[in-house]
Amino acid sequence: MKRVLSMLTAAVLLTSALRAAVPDGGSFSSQPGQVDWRATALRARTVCGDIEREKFVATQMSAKVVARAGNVPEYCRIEGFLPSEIGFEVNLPLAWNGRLYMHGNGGYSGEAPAAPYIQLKRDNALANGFATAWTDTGHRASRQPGGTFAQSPVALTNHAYLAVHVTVEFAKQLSAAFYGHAPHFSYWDGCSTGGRQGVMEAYRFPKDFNGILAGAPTLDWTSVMINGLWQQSATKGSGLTVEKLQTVFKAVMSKCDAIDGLKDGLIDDPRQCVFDPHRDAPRCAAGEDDDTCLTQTQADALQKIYDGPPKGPGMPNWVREYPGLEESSVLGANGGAQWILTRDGSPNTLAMMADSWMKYFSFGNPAYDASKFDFIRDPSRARAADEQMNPKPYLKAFNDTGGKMIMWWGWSDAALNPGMGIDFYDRVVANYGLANTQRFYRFYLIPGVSHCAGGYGPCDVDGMPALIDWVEKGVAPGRLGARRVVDGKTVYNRAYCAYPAATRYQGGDPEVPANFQCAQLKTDEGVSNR
Ligand SMILES: [Ca+2]
Repeated sequence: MKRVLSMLTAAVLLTSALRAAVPDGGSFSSQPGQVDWRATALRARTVCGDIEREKFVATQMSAKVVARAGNVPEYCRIEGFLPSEIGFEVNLPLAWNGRLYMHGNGGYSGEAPAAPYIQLKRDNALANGFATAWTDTGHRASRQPGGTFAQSPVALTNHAYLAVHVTVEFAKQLSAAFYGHAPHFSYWDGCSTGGRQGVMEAYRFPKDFNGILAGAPTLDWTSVMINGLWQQSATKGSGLTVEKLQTVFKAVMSKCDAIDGLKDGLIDDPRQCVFDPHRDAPRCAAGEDDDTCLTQTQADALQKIYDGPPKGPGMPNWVREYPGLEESSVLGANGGAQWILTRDGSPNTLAMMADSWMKYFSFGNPAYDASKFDFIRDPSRARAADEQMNPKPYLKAFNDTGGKMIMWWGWSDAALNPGMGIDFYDRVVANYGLANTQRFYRFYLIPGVSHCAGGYGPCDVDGMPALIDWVEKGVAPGRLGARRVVDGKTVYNRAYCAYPAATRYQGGDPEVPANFQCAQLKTDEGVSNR
């Protein structure tokens, strides 16, 4: 009985970890772009229920009209399953702006379509006139929690890349049947797992989307999972608490806020912040151990988090954390996810997910004990799923079809280190050169933003408007707008230069865009035909 209970507890915890790892619905931002996508000039030519009789390739399908509610217009909701076991939802507004919007998953995916953050994304897009599509990626977490589904090769392939592809193809067919023509433009919007899905589409199925918005993509799950285990092991028994991390955050800010030239509570590039927990955080006096200081042991633990696991075989150099994310581990952002530390000392969110990853993705052994993970020997052995799960930096075909991709990342993301994005982008640039890459793929790093959403910085990011302008007007994004909005009021505005350029403050009013400039860095142009 005790074992059953502990398994149930583990299942519940994993499910909450999944929920914790998903983004909110901020991608449309509060600022419109140049394209007015709210113009819904197109009308349905078919009765919603009639779609149900055209079975297409779906193994199960229902189609029902959903009445207008608030700012969400009347639409036809089509849901069912595609071979095999790929749950989908396609929503077609009766008055349509001619565009398809597909949104991504979180964590191990397998969400129910009724999950609030999925509805939020869907409703937001419908309110803007888009048809929407979504897939559970081929399994349901309610029946197969965490990574258990990866025991099935079919389910693993569906989740890794296939489900999104077959769902978007099907959504285009449904649009053609319902409106009399396929979407003029198709867009992807996802963060975390959803970001990975977007980059994967650009790599594997370059014709699926005209525009891809990829927030904080999990480009290398195995490394992220190892880092979760590392942080758990580094902090265990150290007495480091979330309150102490808040103290550390204040010390980081007082040391590094001004290094970008503007004391505004943001560190524009935390890589420039040299912070030594032993020297720069308040040290507890002998025999003292309260929230306002670190003991030697706690400073050691924190240093291990900044350093990341040992960089032996199979461990990329980017796996570490940058100062300035301490606040994001304790804010309760991301649906209460507890990155780095938990209040009760139980495994943190990533470590909990890593337990499942190691069992079902890495070692194919449900009895595997992740607490025994060897940080020197095991990283290169844990990569059984990398080939399927990790997108590769070959995006020539996506560029050739005219596709555009914006990737963005919060510098205070305590779940997924933005270094993972820098590493990937650098590899793409090594293949195609910076100028060629920036013609179709740009990367933005936003300070003070936590994992996909939330944080203490400008979390309202102009992802979709910038992407749509780029795809439909050919207006490449320069600096990407982002703002701090509290209770519906804008506190301040920022705009960030595309990586690898730095956004440099020139003095004067930070609300005036001209008071910032992009400092371009020279990068060798590479050549690749892949
Ligand atoms: Ca600053």
